Amino acid sequence: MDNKPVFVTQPHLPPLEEFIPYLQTIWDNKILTNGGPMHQELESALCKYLGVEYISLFNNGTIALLTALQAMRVTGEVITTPYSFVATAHSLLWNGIKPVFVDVDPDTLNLDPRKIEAAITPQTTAILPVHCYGNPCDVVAIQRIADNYNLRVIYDAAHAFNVKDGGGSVLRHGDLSVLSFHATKVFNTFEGGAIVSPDEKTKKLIDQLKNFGYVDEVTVVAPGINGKLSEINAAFGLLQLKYIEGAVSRRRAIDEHYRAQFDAIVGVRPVEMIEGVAGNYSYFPILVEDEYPLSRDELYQKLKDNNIFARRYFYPLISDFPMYRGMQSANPTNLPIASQVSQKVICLPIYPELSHEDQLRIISIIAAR
Ligand code: T4K
Repeated sequence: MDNKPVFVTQPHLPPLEEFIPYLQTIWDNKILTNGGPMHQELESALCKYLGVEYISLFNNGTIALLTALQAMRVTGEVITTPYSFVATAHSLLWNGIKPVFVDVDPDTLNLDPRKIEAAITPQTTAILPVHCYGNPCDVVAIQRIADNYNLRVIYDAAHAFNVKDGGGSVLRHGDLSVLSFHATKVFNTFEGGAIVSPDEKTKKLIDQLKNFGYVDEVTVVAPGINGKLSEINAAFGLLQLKYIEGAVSRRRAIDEHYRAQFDAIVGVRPVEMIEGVAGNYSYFPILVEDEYPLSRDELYQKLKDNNIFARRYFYPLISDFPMYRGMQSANPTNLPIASQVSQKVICLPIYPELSHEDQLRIISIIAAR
């Protein structure tokens, strides 16, 4: 049997020769960065594709998160999830903000709105939820709480590229939504990210903040940062956008095949996606339950021994990392669901070029128990 390494994800790369004309244009223009023509074009193309009005491109999702918090003048304490990539909470610490961890919902693995209110203090200024694996948060309940307590809501939408709920793009919710276009994401610009704003004024402010706070050649209005996406990254995004529909439908087929097969395997439970949501199939998380004969880590190792490099997203919990674990809200007794799920989860390989043979191999290793 073929035993070449299979990774949790792999970027979708359009044919190299199709990238050459974009490079030629950059060479001809001699504009390499600072909001050049490719950058402008990608912003317009993404607004159209995602069905949002205002988007600001960034050099990565983490700088976009840092900037979103600055733009909303978030301070003090922010309620967030421990069940995410560490960048979510790091963006708070880098802004001198205290993360307050709240447990997740056992079905969606997103911040549980029923537990948010108990964590609000006079210092709380915002909520930073994550649409984990592209499953939308309970945006209605979160907004209700935010309105009652006058809090900002910034969604970490790093996994939610083009996810749509009944009303349209999930990125329209909250005060801002932050995307990641990292190489491992459904849509990538090698490194990259974006902030979706609700209005022109907010987009303008964000565009100033990502360019050191400059508004014109001689005027700086805020202590901004360098968050700009280069022309080469933007060009790659434009090319990738041409292939995105095909890439997502291939992911969907892989997702459906996994789900159909896992129905018959006792002790392995795929995380359900919310009904009525058009997802992006960015991850394929399974939970290894007690009925499965191997522990999660034994299965993870068995896959690894067979050259299948699955990942335990998200283990450890953010709240277990040294810079967070001393915080009161990081205590595992405060986070029972996140703590349990983090011990059970494995994200299986899913990406457009994953071959059917490799997928069958992964399933048979898991089914063999
Ligand atoms: N918020 C959330 C909820 C996030 O998930 C993330 C990022 C962020 C914020 C921050 O956004 P960015 O600042 O990154 O834009 C990866 C990614 O580095 C990270 O972007 C992502 N989340 C996180 C969930 O996963 P690692 O450390 O697991 O990546 P790595 O290098 O181990 O890659 C995983 C697999 O992907 C490799 O085994 C092989 C494959 N791969 C990877 C790269 C980089 C490729 O085939 N080609 C590649 O170029 O963090």
